[in-house]
Amino acid sequence: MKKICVIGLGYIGLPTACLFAKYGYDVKGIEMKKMIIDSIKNGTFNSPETGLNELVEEVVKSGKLTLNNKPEKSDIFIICVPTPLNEKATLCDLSYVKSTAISITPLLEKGNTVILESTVPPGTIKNVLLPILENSGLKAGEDFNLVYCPERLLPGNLLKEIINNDRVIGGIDDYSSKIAKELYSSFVKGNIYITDATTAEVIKLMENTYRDINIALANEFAMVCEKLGINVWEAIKIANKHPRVNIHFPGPGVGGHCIPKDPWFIFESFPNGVKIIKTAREINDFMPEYVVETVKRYIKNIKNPKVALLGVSYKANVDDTRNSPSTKIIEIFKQEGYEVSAHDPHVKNYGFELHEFEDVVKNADCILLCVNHNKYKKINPKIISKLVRNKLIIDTKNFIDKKLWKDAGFDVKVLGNGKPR
Ligand code: SAJ
Repeated sequence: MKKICVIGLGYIGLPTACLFAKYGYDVKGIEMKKMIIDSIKNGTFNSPETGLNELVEEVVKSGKLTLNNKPEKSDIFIICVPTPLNEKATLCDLSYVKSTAISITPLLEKGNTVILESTVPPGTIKNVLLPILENSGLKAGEDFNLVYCPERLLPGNLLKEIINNDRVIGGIDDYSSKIAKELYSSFVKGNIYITDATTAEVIKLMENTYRDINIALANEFAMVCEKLGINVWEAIKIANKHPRVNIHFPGPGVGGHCIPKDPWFIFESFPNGVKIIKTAREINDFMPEYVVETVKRYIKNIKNPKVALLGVSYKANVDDTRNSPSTKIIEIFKQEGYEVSAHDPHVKNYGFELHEFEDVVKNADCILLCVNHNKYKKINPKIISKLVRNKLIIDTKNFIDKKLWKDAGFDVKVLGNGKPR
């Protein structure tokens, strides 16, 4: 059976490595972080993703997935390393992709296949990866295959999506694409679409940019509707009944490790030719500030107010806090000298201190709901009404049962709802 080296055992690399191992390949998982390797080896690896812990245990026990901290000779190399934004916050930092390519180059042999899954700016395969790998003396498309195959998985639903989602494969030539298609067909049940490498890179960016722009549109509608004295949620719901309309939903901003950064990868190639993409990013980045201003308006007459912030992950029911809008909201409140106390039922490690739910709402003057975790549905407003100092809740996700909270005496505000009560 062919040997695969999966480099980067993050939220994409690990399930990818496990599935190839499950479907018979000899997989070497490569990871720089010793902590990750140790936790997989000693069985303490713990992911909130359904089924992942069991799958990891299965393939490690069967010996099909083994681990190392640097790549070794293989038939196939799959690169799943991070591509963060650089310190200017609008340019892609390709250093991990480059260093991985440099580490693979001396190992490359005729007939090998190199696949990149990380999200990258257009042209990275042809202009960055290919020249580095050709330093091996081998020629891409003749001696080895080179492919872009973006991951397209929704955190929180990884294993289901990795198997069932359609995939895009962009080889630098037809043979590279054919080989990659055969490989992924071992576990992918969705359709596999073949295109060229640069088109595949752009498709990935288009998907997340589409989502970013639509969320920005929803956020702009929310701000407009508030001023018009109408309810954006009601308006979007009815507008979406149109067969060709799919407006997304407003919120406190756009977080995660993909959507807030990927649109910049298009922008960086055409800084003067890209308008809507940049504006959408700016609107979504502005939302935490808008939320803070909204809160401040409602508590302006309260002396030394306390804000109880619920939810610090970037979206519902996950423990991931990367680029979370809540982090920006907490930062702004703290900078301005407000007392803010935060809770999240899923998050353990966070840059700011988190507290028990009861301690957070105790003596609060405003409950600010930033994430629609299912667990927050179970909150009993009657109990909370006895703990808070001022009965006000601001719901940025249109999530709570308004009647329940109103019946418990709360003043209920929903982001984007400007209707007078
Ligand atoms: N959000 C809104 N309003 C909405 C939808 C989302 O404010 O209507 C916010 C969320 O609260 C969150 C952010 O946007 O803060 C992003 O969440 P998400 O669920 O839209 O996306 P991610 O970042 O978890 O995953 C996305 C997915 N891309 C698309 O749906 C096009 C996923 O399929 C990609 O694989 C992933 O990015 C990635 O890795 O690129």
